[in-house]
Amino acid sequence: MVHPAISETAKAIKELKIQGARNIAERAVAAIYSMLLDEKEKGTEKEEIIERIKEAVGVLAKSRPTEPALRSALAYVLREVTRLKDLPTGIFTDALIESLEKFAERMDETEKKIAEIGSGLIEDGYTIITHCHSSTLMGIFRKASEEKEFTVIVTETRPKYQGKKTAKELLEMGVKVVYIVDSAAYYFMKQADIYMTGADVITADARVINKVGTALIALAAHEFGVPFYVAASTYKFDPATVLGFSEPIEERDPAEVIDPKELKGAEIRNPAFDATPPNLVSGIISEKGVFSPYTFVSLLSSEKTIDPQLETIIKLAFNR
Ligand code: RUB
Repeated sequence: MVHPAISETAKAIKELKIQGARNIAERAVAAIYSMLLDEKEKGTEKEEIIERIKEAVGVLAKSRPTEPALRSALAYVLREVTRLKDLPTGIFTDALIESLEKFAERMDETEKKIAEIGSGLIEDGYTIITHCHSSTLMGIFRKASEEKEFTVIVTETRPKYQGKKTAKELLEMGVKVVYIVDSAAYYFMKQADIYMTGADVITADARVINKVGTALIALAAHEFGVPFYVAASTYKFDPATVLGFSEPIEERDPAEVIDPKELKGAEIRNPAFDATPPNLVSGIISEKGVFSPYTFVSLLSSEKTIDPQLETIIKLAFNR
């Protein structure tokens, strides 16, 4: 039977109770971590622990197949299992627990670094326009709000209204918020100094995949000469796309958009993400610095190669 921490987390990801690339990846690893603590307590043998981890990885990978940060995090777990598997049971479990703790620490350090770098782009008195909810970008706003006053125009982000979460968190920081419908982004763009979002994926062809609407607002920003900066750590680069894997765009339940009974006969489409081409992106704010999308990709393509564990996760996630 799948450990409750795994099944509950997978269910919460599937039902969108856990959202945002970073949260999803972190919570998935945290679920495997708490399962490991239980197995340690029970004194479970290494071979069985490895089987349980593989099973957990399969369940979590399927919970949101189109989330590359999740796939990368799960590939990390499998890589660590392979690296440590020859150790005796007790030492193996402790070493794996420690390496999952390190994963969480590294994620936090990365986000802190991005917050420091990104807050430098926000000047006192700025008006920023944003879309959806990104914990990475919220880190930047939190850091900037310690020293500067600025206004954020927040789109509501249909159909799941992640903009509400962004607006509430900004208000708690004491930041002035202007809350608008998504289609008012063009109308308000002339007031903005900068457009900022997070990202789910940066592909090998330097496109930024993020919440649907991001690209449309980027076009409006381009029209008004408003620079567009994307807050994304290097783990958002999807190494699988280097080898021609095309990142699928998730289509969610049409009922999120409208009750299909109200529009009998109509095809209702609900893509969750879109891809912004690199010419519309001024820079990607990563923990290594701010780079143009092309520089970001060339930097990472030379560093990262697709590892066999990531291929395993892609197969598991998409039942290939
Ligand atoms: C969230 C979204 C976020 C990215 C980045 O979409 O598009 O901008 O996931 O978030 P959803 P983070 O709510 O559908 O998951 O910076 O937190 O990784």
